[in-house]
Amino acid sequence: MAELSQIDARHWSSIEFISDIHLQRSEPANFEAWSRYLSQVRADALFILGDLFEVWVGDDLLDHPEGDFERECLALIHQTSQRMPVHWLVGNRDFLVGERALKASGMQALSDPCVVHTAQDNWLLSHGDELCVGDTDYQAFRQTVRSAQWQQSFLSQPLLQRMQMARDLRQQSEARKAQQPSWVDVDKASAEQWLKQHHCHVLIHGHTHQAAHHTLSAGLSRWVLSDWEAHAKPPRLQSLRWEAASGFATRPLV
Ligand SMILES: [Mn+2]
Repeated sequence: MAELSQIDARHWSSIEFISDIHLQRSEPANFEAWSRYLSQVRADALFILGDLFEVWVGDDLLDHPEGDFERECLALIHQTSQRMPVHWLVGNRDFLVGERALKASGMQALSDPCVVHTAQDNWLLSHGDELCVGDTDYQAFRQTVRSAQWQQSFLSQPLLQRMQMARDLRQQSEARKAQQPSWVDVDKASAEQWLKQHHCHVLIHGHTHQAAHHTLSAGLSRWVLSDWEAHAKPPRLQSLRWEAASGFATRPLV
């Protein structure tokens, strides 16, 4: 998406952020926790910052018997979107979510990055993968799969073949990660440059799964959202909540 999304949040008093739920049929505990969260959450808006789904191989999955899990997920978001706007930007796993899935879910698509204007400050939201510039292999891969040409060619393959390709890609990525000595974090200088360029003080992102609040230079900072893992000990199930009166705080959901 070329145009920068800008959200007017000047009259909102509470906002919820989640990312990296990695919803998949084979992880029912994550789904249950997320479903409970959606039914209970109260805020002026919900932002989902990518990798909501473990993988998305194309909206035509919604016509297929195999797509019953995804249909249920989108229907739950749609219910939530009746109470509050649900904004979303794509992650590296679910960047192929298209117009049909958006319509079925009631989510409003955002550019990555996008700007939120509150009464006090401006925030920059992103999935975060584009800022992991040190992972040059991934950045090359990202450039390929985000091109219209690759996406057209991928989406023209039969659905079941795409599902197999997604599993293969996932395995390759796991194997590559196992070989790497350490994971690649968001590049500090790039994050600061993005913030300055968009006149924002706070960056909020997911992707790295390293939930934290980092202070950057010149009064800038970034919040990193947690991934969701119901089976971790202790379980990682949390949102980031902003209240006009008290600011940002992580909110454990168990
Ligand atoms: Mn990601």
